[in-house]
Amino acid sequence: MSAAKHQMEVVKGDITTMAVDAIVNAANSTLLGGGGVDGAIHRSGGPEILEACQKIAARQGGCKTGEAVITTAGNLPASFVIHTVGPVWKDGRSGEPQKLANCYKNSLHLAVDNSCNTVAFPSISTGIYGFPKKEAAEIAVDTVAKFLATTDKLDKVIFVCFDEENYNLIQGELTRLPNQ
Ligand code: AR6
Repeated sequence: MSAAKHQMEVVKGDITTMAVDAIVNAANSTLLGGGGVDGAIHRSGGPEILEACQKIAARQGGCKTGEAVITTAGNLPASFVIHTVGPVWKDGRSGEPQKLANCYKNSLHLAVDNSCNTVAFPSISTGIYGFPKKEAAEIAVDTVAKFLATTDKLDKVIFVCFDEENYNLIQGELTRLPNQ
């Protein structure tokens, strides 16, 4: 089994319950909260996360699509929240795939820079932002696998899927990865 395949897993559930070093939030460019997984993380994590986001927003004016920032995880079992901004799906020819790949890549860079060994991702952009789920799953698994092949600083990346469709799609992508 290749190192990358062995280091990835998919679970169905709520990312706010994950006791990992960092969970990733599908945020928006204001960093000031919203619905979906963003709303769930701020609700469960408490006001400390929003306060940290506000400080970052004041300092650098939010976060651009494809980029990522890191904060405390407040009351959550995780140690950090990495907030990344996925692309809003338009027509697929407006750089959406590359921007989504950048979300995974930049989040993992930030995780490694902050000595995180275990990271959990939601299915970025596949909710309110409308990215087609099959293509998003391909990009998610492909980008994480490529990143894992370049570092020995990460133990595990967990894809946490809220819905059955994303769970099955990610599982399909993981199964298709070569064993060597
Ligand atoms: N745990 C794991 N996954 C979840 C959870 C949860 N608790 N809740 C929802 N999901 P979305 P986006 C899944 O809409 O498409 C916010 O308002 C959900 O089923 O949360 O990137 C932000 O502020 C879907 O598969 O994020 C932005 O404005 C996935 O998470 C905007 O939404 C992503 O759905 C970002 O839209």
